[in-house]
Amino acid sequence: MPNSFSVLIIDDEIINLQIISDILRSEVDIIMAKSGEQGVRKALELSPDLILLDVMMPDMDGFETMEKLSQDSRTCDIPVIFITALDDIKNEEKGLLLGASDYIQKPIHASIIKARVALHLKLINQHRILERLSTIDPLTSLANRRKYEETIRSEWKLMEEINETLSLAVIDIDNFKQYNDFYGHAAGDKVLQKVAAILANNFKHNSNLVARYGGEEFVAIMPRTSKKEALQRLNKCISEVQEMAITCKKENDNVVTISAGVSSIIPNDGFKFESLFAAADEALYLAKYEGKNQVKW
Ligand code: GH3
Ligand code: MG
Ligand code: MG
Ligand code: MG
Repeated sequence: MPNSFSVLIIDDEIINLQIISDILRSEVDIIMAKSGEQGVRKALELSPDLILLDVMMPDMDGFETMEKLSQDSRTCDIPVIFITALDDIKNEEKGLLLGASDYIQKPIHASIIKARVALHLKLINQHRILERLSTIDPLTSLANRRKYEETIRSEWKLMEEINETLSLAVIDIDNFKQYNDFYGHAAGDKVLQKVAAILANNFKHNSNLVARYGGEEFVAIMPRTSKKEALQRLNKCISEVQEMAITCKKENDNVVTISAGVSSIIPNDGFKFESLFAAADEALYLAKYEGKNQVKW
């Protein structure tokens, strides 16, 4: 079984909680809840990797608990396995239709629980590997363009709903072709990694996302951020890149620098999120035109 997974067991009978946790304890971290309400609360607080859910419980039963979990974006992706004494097909069907990953019947057999949980944790692990491969840029470890596209859409929608400013920066390394031509592609790759590390450090807070858009171009999504704040952030990145003092040409003491363009908007029906990118890209063009190593808006 993959290590360091946590499993939330929800069952109204203490004895069942004990039996199941004894079976799994050596393989995973166990969280226990003795009612549907408590289970939902712990799922929200502790984000377990997998949930084992009893069906027959007083107050909120397993099916209602499952519905609650699937209604919240923070818990809807956690796989749920029903473990229940109900053995008719209708109930099994109902559980699976509600989105359960599996349905195990009581009485509890240690080897069956172990094997099924191991199988699901393996699937979760593979899913995470695939997700990582499809959203991370391998050279810089930043988010990739796919992840950017996904995030800008969802943040645009969210900021429109809550009427908040969304800022976007497009960032580009200055004279990078020259650097590559002079020092070679491998050295160029190292510069990309160093610039990426500075950006990652400056956009690690809140719901910011910095991504490698392609080549030597990056984007930073800054929800709930005014243009003024965004410009301050970009100015800090620009200074930090310059302060790394990576020599750019042998003949004089030029160093690697970056330029950026920023645009900000409270999203609304009249605009598309693509227009935010276009405006930031235009501002970047202006920054280049006016001598590079600066941010424009
Ligand atoms: P400007 O200041 O106007 O941005 O000029 P520039 O030379 O940076 O821009 P240009 O678009 O002409 O060249 C971008 C260069 O970035 C070309 C390419 O060699 C380099 N580049 C793009 N992707 C990579 C990469 O993954 N690794 C390396 N080493 N270089 C890359
Ligand atoms: Mg029960
Ligand atoms: Mg460039
Ligand atoms: Mg470029």
